[in-house]
Amino acid sequence: MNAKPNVIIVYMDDLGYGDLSSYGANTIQTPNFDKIVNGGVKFTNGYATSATCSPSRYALLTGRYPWRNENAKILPGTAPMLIDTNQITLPKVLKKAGYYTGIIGKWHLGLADGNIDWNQQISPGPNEVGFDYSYIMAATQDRVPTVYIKNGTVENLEQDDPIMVNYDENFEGEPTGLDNPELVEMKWHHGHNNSIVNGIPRIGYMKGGEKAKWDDKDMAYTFLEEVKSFIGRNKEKPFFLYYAMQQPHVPRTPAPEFVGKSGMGPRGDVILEADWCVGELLKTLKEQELLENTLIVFTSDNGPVLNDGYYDDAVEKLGDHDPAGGLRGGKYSLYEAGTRVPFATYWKGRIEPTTNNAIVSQVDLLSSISHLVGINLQSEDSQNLKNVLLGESSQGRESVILEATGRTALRSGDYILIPPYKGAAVSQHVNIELGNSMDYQLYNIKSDPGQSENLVESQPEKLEEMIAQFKEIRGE
Ligand code: NG6
Ligand code: CA
Repeated sequence: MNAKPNVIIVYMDDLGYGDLSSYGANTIQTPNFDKIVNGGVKFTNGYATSATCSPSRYALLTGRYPWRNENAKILPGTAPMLIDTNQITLPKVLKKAGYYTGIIGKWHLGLADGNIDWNQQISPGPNEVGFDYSYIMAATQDRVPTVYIKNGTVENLEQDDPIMVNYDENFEGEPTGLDNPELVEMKWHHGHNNSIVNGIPRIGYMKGGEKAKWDDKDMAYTFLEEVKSFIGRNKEKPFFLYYAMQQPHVPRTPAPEFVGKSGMGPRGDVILEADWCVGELLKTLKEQELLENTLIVFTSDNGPVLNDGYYDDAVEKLGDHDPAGGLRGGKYSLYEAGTRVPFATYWKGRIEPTTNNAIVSQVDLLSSISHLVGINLQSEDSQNLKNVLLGESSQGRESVILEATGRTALRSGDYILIPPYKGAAVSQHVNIELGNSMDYQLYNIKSDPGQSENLVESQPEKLEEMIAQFKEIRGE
């Protein structure tokens, strides 16, 4: 066995704990995700650090809790880069260990210094924090600029049609979702009423770059082709690939082959599309004879949301499907469904199929993968759970801090402590319970996974213990 296996992180966007058949979904079948989940270690207590995207991605790549960085929140497409170029990152460590490193897919960690000229080489970006190769969308599929960026250069950009981007004001004469509903093919529900690209109104304003604009319907194919070609080019070396898929984040734009396939509307269709992509990934690795020399880590950046700003039938056609898999809350929430996500490791011939109840967080990947490739990295937040990831131990974390839109909670053992937070109990727009309450909340999520019984009154000692632990970890 090669001492340096390839490492692939397959990272989903807004995929919930209950969205896959291997995690209990019955309405849709996800056979390819299931190959990974059921063929490797299936974690039942695997966490994203955060209930939104940028902070989780920050932690995944830096091994640092995002609440230590006050700028780690959902970023606009024009945000400066969140990761300092001096910071330690997973791709940097792997590079040091002799790996060729690549990111294909969603970045959403900011670029350059906040004053980006999209028509020049854009730097710093992924290539300045450890990636040898990058093929990304800057932010999200619903945010401008709607272009692919390869190694810091916008793809297919024509010199006489420069791109301009602004998140505060529109460019004169440019249509918007707000003013030009007649041009819109996907109706916005909240937000998402700025520039219209491919009939879809977005967040932010953009002008120019016509030829460079992506086609939403073939985004999955575009990234997949990049992935196949990356693997083909680098099969002789150890490589690290961060495959950051866009599904099932809004706008959900399945390729024609997948339209209507789930019976659940576009949200279900793009999950099936992503499942197919994962099947193609596995097929590629098999064809290249790399399957037995590749560790795949599969997980999601935050929990599920149905209506995240467009009318796309996600609510209407849900049927019996429960994207949160019985957990409370969803994306943006401090309750479990915000951060507890599908999480699995797969390595053919090396990892035995098992279910593991250990607490693991994506922040631990930095340390764990470093140790796997022989680098004994020490880190404040990132724990070395290499043996847990390989299915050789079920001794995970004792505790983890969970974060949702700037608020934090503590999971320790079987208990969750949510401190008091002001603010709406439910976000009306997305119809998700956020976890806010003027009182402390304490749950035993082993006996009460749906967080229905607040134990504050019945277990005062546990409450005190949890408050003390929370303050200590948070440095308060
Ligand atoms: C929110 C957007 C939401 C989504 C989210 C980021 C509005 C009203 N809502 O601000 O649609 O884009 O940001 O999602 O604009 S994430 O998964 O990248 O964190
Ligand atoms: Ca997300």
